[in-house]
Amino acid sequence: NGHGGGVIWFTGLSGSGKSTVANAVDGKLNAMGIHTFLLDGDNVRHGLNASPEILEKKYPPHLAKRFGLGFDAEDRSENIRRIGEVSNLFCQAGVLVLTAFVSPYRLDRLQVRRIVEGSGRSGDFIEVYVDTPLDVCEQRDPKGLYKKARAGLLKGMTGIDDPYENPVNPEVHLQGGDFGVDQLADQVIAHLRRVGKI
Ligand code: GGZ
Repeated sequence: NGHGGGVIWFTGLSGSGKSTVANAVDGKLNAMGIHTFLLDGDNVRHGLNASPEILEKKYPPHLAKRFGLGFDAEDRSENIRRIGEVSNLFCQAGVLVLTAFVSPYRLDRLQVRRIVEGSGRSGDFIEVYVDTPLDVCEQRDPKGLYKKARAGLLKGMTGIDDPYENPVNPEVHLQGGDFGVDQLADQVIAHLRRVGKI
């Protein structure tokens, strides 16, 4: 169906280009008159999934600690679960959702797929693996996080001392180090056309 909702789930390392490509796809879809919504760290990790430090400004410490999310394995899992549930609601409302989170654990991504594809909605979850080599991500290092991790100043950085479980059968596999943003976005658009999403 060309009118229904869907979840286009970008996954990949920090610096892989997920957010940039998702934004480019978002722009192209909007130019075609398609209603979309983009979720990424910039709007989610400051609001719905804010850190305990952010929440301490508004809540007593015990609640800030309980509701806030960081980057350990449990918090990343809960981050993805909440984003998955929200994405599913938008999808049910007929919106094409684009998400850009590291989402390093296979099980967490599978659980989102199960939620979204529930009862006769297979095809509504589209996993896009932004496969950019670690050394390329590390050279980009837009926030200096890899440098910090290499220096031992940041613990649990994905790709350095925290795992990234690569997708086994993603709907779209992008070679993030080999193409420009516009070309990568066009590869996603081509897939959406192929499966009749747009
Ligand atoms: C990975 C981290 C970490 C650690 C902070 N590991 O390049 P960015 O900066 O803008 O994207 C990364 C973002 C990851 O948040 P997600 O919500 O996408 O992660 S997850 O899906 O795993 O829950 C990076 C920054 O936050 N960041 N610490 N330790 N990325």
